[in-house]
Amino acid sequence: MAEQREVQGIKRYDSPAGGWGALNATARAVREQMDAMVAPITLLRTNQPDGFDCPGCAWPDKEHRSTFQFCENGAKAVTWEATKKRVTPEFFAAHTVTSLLEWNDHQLEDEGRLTQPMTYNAATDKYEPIGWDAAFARIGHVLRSLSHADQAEFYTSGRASNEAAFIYQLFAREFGTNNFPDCSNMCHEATSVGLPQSIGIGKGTVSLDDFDHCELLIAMGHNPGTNHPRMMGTLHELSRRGVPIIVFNPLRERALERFADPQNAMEMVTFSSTDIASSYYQVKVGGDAAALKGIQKAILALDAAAGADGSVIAHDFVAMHTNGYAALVDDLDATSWADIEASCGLSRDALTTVARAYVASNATIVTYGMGLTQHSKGTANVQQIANLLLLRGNFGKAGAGICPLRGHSNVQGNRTVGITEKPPAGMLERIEQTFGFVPPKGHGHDAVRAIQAIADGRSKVLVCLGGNFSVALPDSGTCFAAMRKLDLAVHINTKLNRNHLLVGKESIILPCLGRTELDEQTNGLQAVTVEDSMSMVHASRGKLAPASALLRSEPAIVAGIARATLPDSKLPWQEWIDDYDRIRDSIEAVFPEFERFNERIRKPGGFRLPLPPTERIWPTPTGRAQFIPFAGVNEDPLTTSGDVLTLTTLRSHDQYNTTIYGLDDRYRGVFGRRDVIFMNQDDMAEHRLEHGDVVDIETALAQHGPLRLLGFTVIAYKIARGSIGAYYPEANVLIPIDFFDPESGTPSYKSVPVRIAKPQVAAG
Ligand SMILES: Nc1nc2c(c(=O)[nH]1)N[C@H]1C(S)=C(S)[C@@H](COP(=O)(O)OP(=O)(O)OC[C@H]3O[C@@H](n4cnc5c(=O)[nH]c(N)nc54)[C@H](O)[C@@H]3O)O[C@H]1N2
Ligand SMILES: Nc1nc2c(c(=O)[nH]1)N[C@H]1C(S)=C(S)[C@@H](COP(=O)(O)OP(=O)(O)OC[C@H]3O[C@@H](n4cnc5c(=O)[nH]c(N)nc54)[C@H](O)[C@@H]3O)O[C@H]1N2
Ligand SMILES: [Mo]
Repeated sequence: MAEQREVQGIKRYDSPAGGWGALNATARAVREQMDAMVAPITLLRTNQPDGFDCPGCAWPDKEHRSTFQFCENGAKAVTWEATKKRVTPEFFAAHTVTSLLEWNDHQLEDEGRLTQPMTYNAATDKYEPIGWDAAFARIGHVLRSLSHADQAEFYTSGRASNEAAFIYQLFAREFGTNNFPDCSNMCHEATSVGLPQSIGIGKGTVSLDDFDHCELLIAMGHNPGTNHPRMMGTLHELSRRGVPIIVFNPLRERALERFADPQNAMEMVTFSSTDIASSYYQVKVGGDAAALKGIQKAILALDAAAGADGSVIAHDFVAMHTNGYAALVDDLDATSWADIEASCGLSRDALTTVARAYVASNATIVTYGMGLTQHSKGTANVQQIANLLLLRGNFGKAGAGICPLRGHSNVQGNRTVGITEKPPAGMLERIEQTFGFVPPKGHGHDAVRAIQAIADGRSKVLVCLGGNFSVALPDSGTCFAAMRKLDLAVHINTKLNRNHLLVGKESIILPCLGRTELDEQTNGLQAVTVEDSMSMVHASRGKLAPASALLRSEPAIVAGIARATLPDSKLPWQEWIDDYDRIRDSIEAVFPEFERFNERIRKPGGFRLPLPPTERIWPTPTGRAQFIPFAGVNEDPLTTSGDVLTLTTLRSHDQYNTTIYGLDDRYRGVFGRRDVIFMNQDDMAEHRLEHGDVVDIETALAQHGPLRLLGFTVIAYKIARGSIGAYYPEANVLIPIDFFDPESGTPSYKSVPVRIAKPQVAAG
């Protein structure tokens, strides 16, 4: 590599992930956000049997008993919520909304916790205090004056507890709509839609114990060192057990290469580390379907070579448990190696090596994240993983299965308890039987369709149970403008964010308790429940004094809105809020898998929801698992030609979705800035760009008006050819609102065709 010029804030990072750097960063998060006396006790209570669930990620803990104090990004999530900083009415009195729009996302949230309900006054362009009852009354009035319930949208971000989410969906359904856009629509919807067709359920099938028995792990499109930090302990263990870990990721992610476990005294004192990936394949962005097809094609060849008594493909399992094998084989035969290689950027030899490792393993787990789901064919991508696993019967045996890495800590639970715009008939029937009202049956809006309905005036009210809706969505230009058309926006949040500032006619902020805080109601202190990535449901109890005496819990806020909106409601709103055990009894009445909910939740560690494929029971229409071929090799057919590059959007190490904790991305060597484009050196040479050049990026989709990102700095990075990376949410301006997977509605955040223009010279 030629000598590179110095670029501000860009340094090589040669150390392993984790280690002392992680401990230092943990200490800094505590120092900057929390009271030094409170912090250690708070962190020690995270994920303890009688403590609160870590809001950082959805990776499970053994018996829910983690040695969490060393999880850097978990500590950031907890300290960010448990911060001593406050956003007060005086703050709002001192700043107009227009002036706050000049602040960046980091500055807005770093002001601290919201402390009391606020309502926007257009005359002063400021948020002003409002009482809880007045706020509820106003929201109820506007909702009731809509001409149809479908003119309202009820967004959920996956932090809400099962209890809050359950009564929220009941309220919206009693009100009369299935408009439930949620963060899952931008995240693992491809899993929720794709896996039921393949194996009959839309969730992962492995448990933490399976990692103790697996013989091979294939990790695709996720960055655990940053986003699933507690998974690093598992990967570390696997590697030390000698289990091969095969990674598919366009970027070299340090935590997938080398990790020093802060809980391993020897590694800490000797400054050593453990290699994580045994093989690292830098697949092209959008090349996973082709790679997965290549591996399957190589398996067919190995099976043919092994002859009649070979044990390459699990033919007995295939015959007994699956449909569609012949069609899969036909499709793989018809797909050429040349097309596969061109599409994924990996050679036939490389993919055959993976196939050999796969057939040598008696128990394989495939883990995957947003690198697979956020594509125009995200659903089909996920199904290719299921195909691969089915070929060797890697379901329903110890050490094997599929493992989607969920995002928000309770996004999976929200869906389980009814947050879905496509409600299953059985659930609606049980709601009707239990509560005596007739819920609407038609499909409602998902996240993209909700903002489209708001943009063209069909929807007039948006209620957000958490999150930062318009900032998380693609096409910021379109979405920000849409927010301004709303008659009313209601934001139930813990922190100030940009979504609050994109005011339309009326906007109300309702501040809520976070996971870490004590939730006291009439019958005493309350616990809530959450479901992790592996379908374990467990209790979470906050321990800290609330950030403000005026905060209310999410369930209490939902109930307050419901009562003000539906004065004749037959649902027991007050009884539910007095004692969340009663909400859990109601959850159990609607969802039989929660039988003896209150009893089982009191057991440390909680319980696991049933997962039929783990017993080789397939709740598909045919009662068998289904092989689903992938037509062609291109996930994103518009993205390959001429000077067009494929942009993927990423999270930095100092970020939780739209929450920006700080401006560093330590493991990728970026410090104090986020305005960078990661690019392969050979692509840079071809585009006559140098490390540090400042460029504009433009979306290369002809049918869309110009979508541009201006003045970003190109930096040389180990990323696959033809692929470039930039941070989310800054790069969301480049993603057209209608560029999504038609099957699941998931925006193609990870595959945007773009061109680079070079407007300026070096930044130095
Ligand atoms: N600290 C922290 N924790 C989080 C979050 C956070 O923002 N911060 N977010 C939470 C949420 S909601 C979610 S959904 C998860 C997200 O967790 P991840 O799925 O890990 O999230 P991303 O950063 O979007 O990127 C995923 C990885 O996919 C790779 N990738 C990009 N494009 C492709 C592709 O085409 N193919 C393949 N194979 N790989 C690709 C990227 O290089 C990156 O390493 O994390 C959750 N946990
Ligand atoms: N380009 C691009 N865009 C993406 C993605 C991507 O990879 N690339 N990823 C997508 C994904 S996977 C997701 S999940 C979405 C995330 O979309 P969202 O879930 O909508 O966004 P967050 O940034 O997680 O929400 C942050 C806000 O949540 C609030 N909050 C935090 N804790 C609580 C709580 O306990 N209760 C309540 N009520 N509020 C709370 C705070 O006020 C904070 O400002 O973004 C999506 N957008
Ligand atoms: Mo997510």
